[in-house]
Amino acid sequence: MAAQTETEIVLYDLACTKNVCFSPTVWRIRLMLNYKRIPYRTVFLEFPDIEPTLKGLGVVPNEAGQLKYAVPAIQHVPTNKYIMESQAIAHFLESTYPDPPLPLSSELGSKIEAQSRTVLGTAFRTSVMPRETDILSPRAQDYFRRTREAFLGRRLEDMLDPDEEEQSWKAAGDGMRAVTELMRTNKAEGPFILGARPSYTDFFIAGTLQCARVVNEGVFQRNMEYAGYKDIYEACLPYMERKD
Ligand SMILES: N[C@@H](CCC(=O)N[C@@H](CS)C(=O)NCC(=O)O)C(=O)O
Repeated sequence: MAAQTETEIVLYDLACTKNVCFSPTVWRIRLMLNYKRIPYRTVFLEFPDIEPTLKGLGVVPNEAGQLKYAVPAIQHVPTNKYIMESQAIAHFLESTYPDPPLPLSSELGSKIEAQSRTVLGTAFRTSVMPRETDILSPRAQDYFRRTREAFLGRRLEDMLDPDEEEQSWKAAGDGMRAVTELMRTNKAEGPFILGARPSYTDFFIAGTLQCARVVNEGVFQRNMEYAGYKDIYEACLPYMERKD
């Protein structure tokens, strides 16, 4: 646990009209900062401002990735070092602030993350993505619509078809039940995936659910019907109190 109260980390986060963190990827890092009680401050960036801001700060672009510049990004204030990409940030935080420790990977965790991505992928694309514009500023909405519609090849509104949405959640059912059982493997020792203490996979799950919750409570509640997701989300709540 960091003893200092001065800002150690500046967290570059994604802005929304609710003025709280909603990006699932940023949530993983914010959960780490909250769990480890690292003093930090947040800079919220609108979608169209991410690239120019990070470029202006001299952040090294991810030339191999789909996005050259993305949040989360952090500045480690004591060394004035900038890091982008959630995996790289997680490793940096774990090695720089090892107490309390957060296991970043495990065999069970990797399985759960992979299965969760697969089963929730379609349901989230039909339920969360088209509703994201509801919580974006007009400028960010234009950017989001332009980039996502180009990628998906259809209008966001057309994705919000109640029948299609229902169908995608129904199709996710079996997979959700299987992954929720895996999540409860160490139930006897505690509510987290590895038992009594959280690991990065718990933050991956909680961050995804919190994103759904900020975008649309109904979509979030669909996930809470599954005990594994519910247990992890509720166990992570103490580390989600600080949202900005
Ligand atoms: N590979 C990146 C992905 C992060 C990511 O997708 N960030 C989104 C927000 S959730 C973003 O910054 N998007 C910028 C854009 O769409 O231009 C990571 O793991 O950090």
